Amino acid sequence: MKKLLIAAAVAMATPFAHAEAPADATIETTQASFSQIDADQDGTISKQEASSFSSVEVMFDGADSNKDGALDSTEFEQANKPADAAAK
Ligand SMILES: [Ca+2]
Ligand SMILES: [Ca+2]
Repeated sequence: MKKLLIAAAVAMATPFAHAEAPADATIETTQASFSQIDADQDGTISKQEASSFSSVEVMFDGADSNKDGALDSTEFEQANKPADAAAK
């Protein structure tokens, strides 16, 4: 009986031990999403590519600091930095 209780306790505890397994996309989120958005992999995000990602489309004009109609990885990273870093 005692053994059975322990087995039950282990069986119940185990799922919780794994409940907080980290997502696999915690590191290099910016690079991963940049290459995701850059559908033709030419190293820049065109406005057309951005239009598939509403969050990117919204910030596109502000992020395109040299106004060439495309976001390179530098512009994209700048745009993804916390806004208060640039505001101060
Ligand atoms: Ca592209
Ligand atoms: Ca640009």
